[in-house]
Amino acid sequence: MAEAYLSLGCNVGDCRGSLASALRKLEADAGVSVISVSSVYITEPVGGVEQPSFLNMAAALETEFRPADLLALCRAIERELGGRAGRRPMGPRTIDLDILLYEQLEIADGELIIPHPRMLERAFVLVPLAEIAADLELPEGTTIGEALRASSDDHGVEIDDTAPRLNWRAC
Ligand code: PH2
Ligand code: MG
Ligand code: MG
Repeated sequence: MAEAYLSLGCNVGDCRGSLASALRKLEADAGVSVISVSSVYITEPVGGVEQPSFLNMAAALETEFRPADLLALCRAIERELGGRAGRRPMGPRTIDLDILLYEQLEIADGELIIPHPRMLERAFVLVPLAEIAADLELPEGTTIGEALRASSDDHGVEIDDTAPRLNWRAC
C-alpha cells in the first residue's frame, strides 16, 4: 500500500455535491481507501481567468495503484462528474482531482508530474493539505507546514465556516 495526497477543486455547479461524489467514487474503488479529508475551503481563483470562487480541499489516500493508475482513476472520476466546463487550462471546472504527492516519489512522465509542479505556489493547495498533513515531508525534505509558512501566495483561502466538514460518506 502507498500513501498519496490529492487536491480537490470545483467552481461550477453543486460543488459540495461534486466533491462528495468524487470522494465516494475514490472510496468505492477497490484499489483506494480515503484515510482523511480536510475542511472545505472557499478560495479566490488563481491563474488570471475571471471566474467564480472555488471550493478546495485535500484528501489522504491509501492505494494499491501505481501513480499512473491512480491518475487514470482520477481522470475517469473527473469525466464521470462532468470534467471541465470550458477548455481553458486554468478555467472553470465541475471537478478537478490533482495528485499532489505519492510516497516520496518524484515523477515527470508526460501528464504524470509528482509532486504537483505548482503546489508550493498555491495557498489553496497548501492550506488544506497542512490541515491534514502539516508534518508530511516533501521529497526534498521540507514539511508541508514549512512550505506553507514560506509561501507568498496571498490569494484568499477561508474555511467554509457555514459547513466546514463535508459529510461525504452519507447518501
Ligand atoms: N484550479 C485551477 C486554477 N485556479 N484557483 C483556485 N482557487 N482553486 C483551484 O482549484 C484552481 C484555481 C486549475 O486547476
Ligand atoms: Mg488543478
Ligand atoms: Mg487537474
